[in-house]
Amino acid sequence: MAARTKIVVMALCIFLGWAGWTGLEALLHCSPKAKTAGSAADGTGGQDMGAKVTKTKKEWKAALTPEQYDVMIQCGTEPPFSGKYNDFWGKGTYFCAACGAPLFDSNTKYDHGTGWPSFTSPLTGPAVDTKDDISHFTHRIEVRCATCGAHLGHVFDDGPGPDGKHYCINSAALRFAPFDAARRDAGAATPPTPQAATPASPRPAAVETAVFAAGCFWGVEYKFGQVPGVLETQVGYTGGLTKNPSYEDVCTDATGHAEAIRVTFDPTKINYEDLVRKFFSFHDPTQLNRQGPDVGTQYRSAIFYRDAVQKTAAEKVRAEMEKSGALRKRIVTDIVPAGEFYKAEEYHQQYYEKNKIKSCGF
Ligand code: MHO
Repeated sequence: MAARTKIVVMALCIFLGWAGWTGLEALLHCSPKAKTAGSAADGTGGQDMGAKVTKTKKEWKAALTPEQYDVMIQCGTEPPFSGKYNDFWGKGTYFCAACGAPLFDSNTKYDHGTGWPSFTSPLTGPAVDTKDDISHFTHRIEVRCATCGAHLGHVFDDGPGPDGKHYCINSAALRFAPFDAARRDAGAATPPTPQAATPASPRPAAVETAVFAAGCFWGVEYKFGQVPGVLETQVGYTGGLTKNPSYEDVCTDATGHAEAIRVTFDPTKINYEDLVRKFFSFHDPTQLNRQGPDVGTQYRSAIFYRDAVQKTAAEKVRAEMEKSGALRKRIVTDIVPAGEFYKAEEYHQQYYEKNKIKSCGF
């Protein structure tokens, strides 16, 4: 065989080996992807894992958002810290976003710190089924909705409860309803019973989060921490492209990230609009890509909204400020969708409380 032919044959073997493994992996990982009879989403309308709701892939595609379809039918995973329920502590029931079956009770939800909603147990029923998943060269246990077979996430043995279970679930696979509405929706006389509820959290019934950038995050975090109704603050980096940036990376002004503050607040004590007003009062929103002595895009003024309601409120307050004439120059604050928030190094968190050094404009 000529040397060139040998190279072509070898390349072909490598490609076929890779393609074969990838196909096998997909088949083993996510059966909705496979055209096997009986799968909930395989296009045949068959049942999957004892599922009671069945739809074809086409029907699921029409019924779900692209993100839900990717996670629930294609067995995808949303990026960590990006889902709407990761940092959400409302009291109620989490339902399957595909078929509406009740899955988890908020009393079993806890913060595992990995960036996805975590629960110690599902509702009785059982509400979920589990299945071996050997994709990505590791063995994990996949969690699916017992009613429709949609992919929800995975279960691990590193949870805080008595049986050590940690149900790590994609927000995109869930729909939350507060307890009263949940009972009404389900038409049930009694609420679903959690298998092993953890003690109720001392937090208020529902908390919200907001993300702002207004220059050096030490001072801005301190100021937000003083606002009545603010429950928790964290500093971090957001708005750029670099994954897991360090402070030093962000200081180069090349990551696109801004120094930012994530505020968790009780909306019954302070609403988002008033929090935005506080944000404007904490810095000079007319300074472009700087705040006082700190210069660079990492010190820009920005509001990172989580949803359309926050966007509208932020735009309304910015317009009010412009109109009031209180500021001599044009406001340069960006109002942009929230992306991934990378928590900053521990020594930056609550910097003032730790160091009692007044700097960065406070
Ligand atoms: N002016 C401060 C900025 C620190 S901040 C966390 C300094 O240069 O140390 O970016």
